Amino acid sequence: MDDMPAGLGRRPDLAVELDALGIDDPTPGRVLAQHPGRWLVGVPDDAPVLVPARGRLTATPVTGDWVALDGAGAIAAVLDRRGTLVRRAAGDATAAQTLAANVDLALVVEPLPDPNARRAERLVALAAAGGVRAALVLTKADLDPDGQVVAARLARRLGVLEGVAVSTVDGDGVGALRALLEPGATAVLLGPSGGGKSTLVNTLLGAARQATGAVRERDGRGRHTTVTRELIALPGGALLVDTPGMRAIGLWDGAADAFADIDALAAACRFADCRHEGEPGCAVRDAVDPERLTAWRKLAREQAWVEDRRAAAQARGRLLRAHTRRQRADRRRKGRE
Ligand SMILES: Nc1nc2c(ncn2[C@@H]2O[C@H](COP(=O)(O)OP(=O)(O)O)[C@@H](O)[C@H]2O)c(=O)[nH]1
Ligand SMILES: [Mg+2]
Ligand SMILES: [Zn+2]
Repeated sequence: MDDMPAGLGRRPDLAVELDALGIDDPTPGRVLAQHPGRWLVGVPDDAPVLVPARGRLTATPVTGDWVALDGAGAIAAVLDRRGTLVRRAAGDATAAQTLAANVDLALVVEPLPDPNARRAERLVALAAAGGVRAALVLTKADLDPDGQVVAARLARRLGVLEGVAVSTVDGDGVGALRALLEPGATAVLLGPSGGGKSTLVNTLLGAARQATGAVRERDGRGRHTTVTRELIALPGGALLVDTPGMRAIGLWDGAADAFADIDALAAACRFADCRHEGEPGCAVRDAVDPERLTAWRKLAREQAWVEDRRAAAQARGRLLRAHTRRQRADRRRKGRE
């Protein structure tokens, strides 16, 4: 058996692991996405299959898991996880959610011109806790002429080796980002909603696969547009998982748990990042109590609002400091004349 099934990522000792399971004629597979009670599993040399799980598994399969399918085509085993991204609900150490398994690289995304260093710090810590290497990706580099310098400085502060500034508008830094995505490696995008993660996926794919959030003109606020985690195969041979916004991790955690039913249903929407606002093939809009859906939207908006206020305050501070610097320089120049 091939140790690296085409398009599914690296797993050097897959054949040995499968043999050790004691399952009759197992087929290896990789969980591409989670649906309610079903998993979309990529298998070698065939189209992905939507399958149930059977028996007592060591873990509930999540995106990125390597699994063994039995003769009937059900998940019969979940292989050891190497590198996981797990988030904990704020104030509740027992409630943890595994976002993705067998992750090689966490791409911690923050948008320029005002990357939130503290939020990035928490995401780097989350990656480290799961044994996952992190790299910093500052998006929207076209909005900050010093983007590369800011990225290098922040990467140093975070203790990560790589810091790149990327613009999908003019293509700057996209090559540097691609270079981080080794063939067979699995990477996960982590960062705030509106940070440009889905746009990055589309750029790396060269196709509009992920719906991206147009920022509303009036208030410039980002919107939650990515609601599922799916393993996406990139042309270079790496795999990438897009995630919905993780703003204050604890805050969003609480929301995610409270609306787990919507999350689960959303996995069956036609578009990976359906907003359930009338998109075709939506599995949520008709299945969920409209009031509950409204509550979900309201909470997402509230979180966006909190985050935006913080970002706006930071931007004002920067403008003010720049203005003061300019005034000082002006005075010095005039003094010399
Ligand atoms: N100026 C600029 N805007 C970008 C860039 N990348 C994404 N955006 C915009 O940022 C908004 C949010 O993007 P999206 O990919 O949906 O963010 P996500 O929530 O992190 O997936 C969209 O309006 C994008 O057009 C970029 O490189 N430069
Ligand atoms: Mg998105
Ligand atoms: Zn939907």
